[in-house]
Amino acid sequence: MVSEINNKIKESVQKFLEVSKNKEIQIISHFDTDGITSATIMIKTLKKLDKTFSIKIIKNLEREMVYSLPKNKITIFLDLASGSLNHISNTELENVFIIDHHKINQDIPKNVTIINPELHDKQKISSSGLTYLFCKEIDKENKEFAKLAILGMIGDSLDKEISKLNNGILNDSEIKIKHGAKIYPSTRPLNCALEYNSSPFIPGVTGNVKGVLELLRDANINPKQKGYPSLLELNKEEMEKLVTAITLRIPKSNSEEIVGDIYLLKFYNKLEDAREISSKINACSKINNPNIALQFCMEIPTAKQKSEAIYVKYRQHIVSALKFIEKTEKIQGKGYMIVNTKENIKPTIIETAASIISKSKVYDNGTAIVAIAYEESKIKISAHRVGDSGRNVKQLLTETTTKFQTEVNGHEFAAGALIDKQHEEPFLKELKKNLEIEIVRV
Ligand SMILES: [Mn+2]
Repeated sequence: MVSEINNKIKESVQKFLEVSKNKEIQIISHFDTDGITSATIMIKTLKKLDKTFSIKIIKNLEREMVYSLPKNKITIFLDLASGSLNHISNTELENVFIIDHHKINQDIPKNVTIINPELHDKQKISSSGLTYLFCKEIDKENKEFAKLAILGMIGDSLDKEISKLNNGILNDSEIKIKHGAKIYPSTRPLNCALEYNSSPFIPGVTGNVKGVLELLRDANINPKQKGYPSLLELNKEEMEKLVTAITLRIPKSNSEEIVGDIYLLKFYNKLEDAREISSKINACSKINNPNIALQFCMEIPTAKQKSEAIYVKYRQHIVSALKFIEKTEKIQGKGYMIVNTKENIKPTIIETAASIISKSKVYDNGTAIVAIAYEESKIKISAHRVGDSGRNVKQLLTETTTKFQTEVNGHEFAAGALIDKQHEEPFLKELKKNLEIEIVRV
C-alpha cells in the first residue's frame, strides 16, 4: 500500500521539477547532522540535474533571515521552517518547499509545499530520510545517497527507528548491521573507543585511562601484539563479558542503552562506524564550520584530515568537560542539580556535556540538570531533564529568566538561554527558588 506521505512526496517532486525549470534555487538547512546530511543529498541531486543553486546552513531560522531572502528563487528549507510558517506566509517568496519533521505551528501558507510526517502518519523519520525519499523520486539512481539518510537518523537519535523504516532506505543504503555494545567507534581499538566514548557515559571509565584498563581487565579482554582489539573483532563471549562489565558500572541503565545495533558503512572508501561519522559531522558543523561538515559529508578529499583534527579536539573537550562536572561542586536538591562551570567549560561544549549527563543514568528520572558556562560577557544556560517525565525545563527557564530579558530556546526536555553575566547571582537565586517550589508533576 502506498502511504499518504509517499503520495505527497510524488506530488511535491512533480511540482518542484515543473516550477524549478530555468529558475535558481536557494537551499537553507539546519546546522546539525540531520540538516547537513539533508543538504548534502539535495546538493548532490541538484548537481546531477545541472541546476543553479546556493546553500546556507543556519542554527535558527530567524524572522529577518526569512525576509531577506530573494523572492523569485525557488526556496528549499531542510530540517527547519515547520515552526516558522508565520514568517514565511508574510513574505512574498514565490515558491517554497519544506522538507522537515519538526512540529508545525500553523496552517500551511499558499506559497508552501511541505513534506512533514506530522501531517500524515507521524512516522519517526529524520529530515535526511525524507530528503532522500524526495531525491530518489527525482531519480532512482540517487539510491547511492541512502547512507546519508541513515547518518541523519543517527544524528537525530532515531537509531532505534532505522530498523522500522518501511520505505527501503535501509535496503538501499548497503549498510552492515552488527549487534553488540554501542561503544563507538567499533572499528578502532577498544581502549581508545572506551576512553572517548560518552554515550553511554560510563562513570569512572569515560575519560579515565586507568578506569578503561580496569574495565577491560574485568571483561578479560587483553591486548594482542598490535594492541587491544576493536569491538568488531570481539567474539561472542568477549562481547558478553564486555557488556556485563559496562552494565555493572551503570547499574541504573537498561540493556537498550548499552546494547544495540552497530551500523557500518563505507565512507571515504573505508568501513566506518556510522555513529562515529554522524558525531564527526555534528562536531565539525557546530564547533567549527558547517562548510567543513558539508565537504566531509560529500567525501571531498581535502575535508578528511580537517574534520578529523576538529573531531579529535572536540572529543577531548567533551571528555574533560564531563570529568570536570563529575568532580566539581554542585548545587543539589530534591529533583535537581545545578552546576556552574564558569570559565572551565567552553560555551560551545556545555550543552552537549549537559545532555550527556542527563542521559547518563547518574541521576534519577525526572531530575532537572542545569549547567552554566561563561560566554564572554554572558552566561550560557543549558537545562535538561532526565527521562520522559518530570519538570518542563523550557518552562522552568522561561519563568526564571523573565526579569533578565532573554529568549529561551528548546523544548520541555532540553532548553537553553543566554543572559548577561551581571545577572548570574540573581539568576541562580531565582532558579533555586523555582526548583524548590515546583512540584514534580507525574
Ligand atoms: Mn532533524
